[in-house]
Amino acid sequence: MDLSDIRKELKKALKKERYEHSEGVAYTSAALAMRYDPLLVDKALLAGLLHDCAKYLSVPTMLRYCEAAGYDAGEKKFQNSGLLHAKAGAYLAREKYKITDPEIISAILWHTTGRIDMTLLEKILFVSDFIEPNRTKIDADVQARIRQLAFTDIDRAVYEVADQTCNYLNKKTAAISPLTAEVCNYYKEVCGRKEEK
Ligand code: DGI
Ligand code: FE
Ligand code: FE
Repeated sequence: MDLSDIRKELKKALKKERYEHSEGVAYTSAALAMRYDPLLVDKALLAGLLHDCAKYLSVPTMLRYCEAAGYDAGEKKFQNSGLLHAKAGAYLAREKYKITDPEIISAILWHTTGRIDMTLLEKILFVSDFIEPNRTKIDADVQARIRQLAFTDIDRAVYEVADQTCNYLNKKTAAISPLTAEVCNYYKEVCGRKEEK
C-alpha cells in the first residue's frame, strides 16, 4: 500500500481526533529521526501513522489478533484495550496495511509499554506518542520539558515518559503491568549511568 492508501484506510478506521493524533505522531517521529538517524525518517513516519491503527477494535478482536500473531496477551487483568491495541496494531499493520519491515512492526508492538533496551525507532515512537502537538491532555510544563529533552537526550525523554505513565496509572489506581514498571526502572538506571560518566 502506498502512503495515500494507508491514510485513506486509517481515516476510516479511526475517530477524527485519533487520526489527527496519528498524523502528529508521524511528523514528530519523522523530525526525531532527522535528529538522530535520517535513514529512519520514512520508517518513523509510517510507524507514527499506524501506531494506533487497532485502537477501536473490540477487546475480543484484539485478543484474536494477538493469538494469530503469537503475541502474549498477558494476564487477564491486563487484557484491556489500552495495553492490547499495540499488539493488535502490530498484527494489523502487517496483515491489513502490508507493512513488512520488522523494525516498524516492533515499534508499533512496544509503543505503549516500551521495553528493555529499545531500538532507536522504538524510542522515537514511544516518545513521539507523548509529545506530539495534538496531545494536549498532559500537564503543559511537563510536556514542554519532555519536548525539549526528546531532541537533546532521547534516553532521558524515554525515562520521563515512562515515569509520567506510571504516575498517571498510580493516580488512576490502574494496575501497572510488570513491563511498564520495569521499563521505568531500567531507563532511570540508564540515565543514572550516563550522569556518572
Ligand atoms: O494509544 P494512546 O492513547 O495514544 O497512548 P498509549 O498507547 O501510550 O497508551 C494507551 C493507554 O494504555 C493509556 O491510557 C495508558 C495505558 N497503559 C499504559 N501502560 C499501562 C496502561 N494501562 C494499564 N492498566 N497498565 C499499564 O501498565
Ligand atoms: Fe497507543
Ligand atoms: Fe498514540
